[in-house]
Amino acid sequence: MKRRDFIEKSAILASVLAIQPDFIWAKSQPFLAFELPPLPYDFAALEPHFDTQTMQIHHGKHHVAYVKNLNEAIVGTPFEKLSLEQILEKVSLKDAKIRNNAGGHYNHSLFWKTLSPQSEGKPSGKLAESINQQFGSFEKFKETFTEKAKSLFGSGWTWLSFNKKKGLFLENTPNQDNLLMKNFYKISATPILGLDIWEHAYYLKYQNKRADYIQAFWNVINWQEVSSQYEIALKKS
Ligand code: MN3
Repeated sequence: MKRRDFIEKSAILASVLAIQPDFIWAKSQPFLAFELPPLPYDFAALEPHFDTQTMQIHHGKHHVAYVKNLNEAIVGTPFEKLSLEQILEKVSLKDAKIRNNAGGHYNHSLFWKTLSPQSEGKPSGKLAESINQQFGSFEKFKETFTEKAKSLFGSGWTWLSFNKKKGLFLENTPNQDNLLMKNFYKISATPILGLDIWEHAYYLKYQNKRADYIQAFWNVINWQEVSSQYEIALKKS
């Protein structure tokens, strides 16, 4: 399409949108599709803890596939009109493809944000206080989280999540689930920090040594971002 045509068509579209807001939810509008968020650092930035090739494949192949499959799966369904978080809250047993791919998109988007090459090493402020309150100390929290992650059988995620009743707590979920999926978990909660325990997240560098991968994770956590996620969760619930 020529630029002038594009501008004209955009103007027409804008006028249609102004009169008829529901139009924006029409099927196959590409600008409504979910998108892959760019990594907030280079693929090599988390070396030597998370290796470059794993980051490239994990973000550029696995996460991409979740986004693509999610966009395909929601076309023509009521999920098309919902935000990612709303999709997770509403998804049920009959929507397996949406469950797996919406989960995959949400979990990885959060994962990338909560990693950083300039990790502070430990939380601070209100999050640190709450962790101390709930787990005794940061060291104790780290130990409990590590054990939880090591105990996960198969592919899934280890989560630090928050809800008003339980406060901060740890939970494992299989596949691409998280505790926003109300129809699958008795205790629904907002994920604050998650560790991807799929082999695709560590196998190239760590092979069968999952414990070493879990150990490496502690060197690359963006605690400032985890604190922001905690603030969001506190306001929400
Ligand atoms: Mn993954």
